[in-house]
Amino acid sequence: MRKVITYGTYDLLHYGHINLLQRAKELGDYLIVGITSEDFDRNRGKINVKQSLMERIEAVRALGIADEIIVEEYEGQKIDDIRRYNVSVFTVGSDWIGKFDYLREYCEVTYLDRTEGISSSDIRSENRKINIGLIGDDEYLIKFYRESQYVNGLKVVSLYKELADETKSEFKGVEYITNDYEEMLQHVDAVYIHSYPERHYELIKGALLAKKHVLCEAPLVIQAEQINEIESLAIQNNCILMTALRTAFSTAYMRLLLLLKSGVIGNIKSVEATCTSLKRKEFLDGGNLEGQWNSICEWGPTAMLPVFHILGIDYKQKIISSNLLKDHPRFDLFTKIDFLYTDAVASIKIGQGVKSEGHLIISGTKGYIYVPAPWWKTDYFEVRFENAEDSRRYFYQLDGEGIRYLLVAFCKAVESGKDPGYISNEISNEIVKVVNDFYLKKDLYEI
Ligand code: C2G
Repeated sequence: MRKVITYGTYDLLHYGHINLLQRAKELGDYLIVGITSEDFDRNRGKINVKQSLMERIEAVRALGIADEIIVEEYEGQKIDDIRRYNVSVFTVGSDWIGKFDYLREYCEVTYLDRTEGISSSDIRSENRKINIGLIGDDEYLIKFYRESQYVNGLKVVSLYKELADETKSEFKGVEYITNDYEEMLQHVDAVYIHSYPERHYELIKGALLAKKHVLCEAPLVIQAEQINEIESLAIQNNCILMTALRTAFSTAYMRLLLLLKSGVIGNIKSVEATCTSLKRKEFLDGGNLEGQWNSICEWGPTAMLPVFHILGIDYKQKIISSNLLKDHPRFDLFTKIDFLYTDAVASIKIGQGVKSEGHLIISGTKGYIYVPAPWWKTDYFEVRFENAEDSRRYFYQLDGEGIRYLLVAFCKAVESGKDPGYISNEISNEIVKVVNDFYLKKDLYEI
């Protein structure tokens, strides 16, 4: 029996796929189709896949062309499969020509002409056209704009800021660069806000009243009484209001949370998170602070995320210890916040004017999880035990610091009308509350 094998994502099955499978079948007597797992696709950069693995398997099975369907889960699996199934021919579309010549050592390799004019990413883009406007005042928007190019069906059409000329060149293809927010809102379906936290409330409210979806950096607002108002506005206007903490969308971080829930390190007794980024010029020599994010806003939400994800928001007490600048009392060079829970503690250290080890350590009654710096955009963590030999290491590809995964999640939320819940309202609100208490100097001790 002459066995043929081919692999693919087969998302949103179309006639290009079917042509390939029919011609692959004709190369032998028995066709095996390897459908890629979600992890495998993410790791190889395919982040826009719309259908689940089971949906894609069922769609291919329903064609009745494949004699056997397997799942492709890891790099190099093709060689294992060719041997395991005693395959005579490997085939794939001509868009991969040359990429699998190394398999000639194990079987024949044939590239079949790709069917022109159809692709899953085109279908995804047609299905989902979200025009987004960017609002912000720093180079972060350039990174965000670059990352948006990886997301099918999302288009940055407008920018709201007085761009310096050299910055404008970074935003080629953005049609409306304006400093008129109302004008921007007329051209978009959604906005991404990375402006100063003090301005978030008015910008979010303006967008929601115009029925535009909102993706906004944390803290969403800095006054606790505003958060309920904007959340109600989002519901009344059927809009998505999502907190843009990209850490929550990175695979390593999500898997770490799942491992903890499985009890791998026992009962959790302590969470320690540190985030610092020393920008000496603006702070220590009395530089211009206008437009500079203070530590509690720049790093507080990120550092609080694992604390609230892991221990919840029902802490009994918090102590905020802050080094505030003499002539800028709303500006903290460094802040440490200790949270006391019924049966655990948590501590975050954040600083724009202090440098420290940016790790995340979660301590439990059986072991601990160590995430090296910069933990907030990590692709790696370790589960460690008393006996070092039992320790385990985990790696999950993270492209673009996780921004593209955040954008894919936002687009899916807009499309489905449902926030995926990576960051619950409770956590978003608690972050705002702590930031609000910082400004009110509630539970705060100056150091
Ligand atoms: N294909 C085609 N014509 C198209 C689109 C896709 O012939 N218009 C072929 C691809 O070349 C591939 C198969 O259909 O052989 C599945 O395509 P995708 O689902 O896009 O998956 P892809 O990642 O390209 O699969 O490791 C091999 C890869 O997984 C190949």
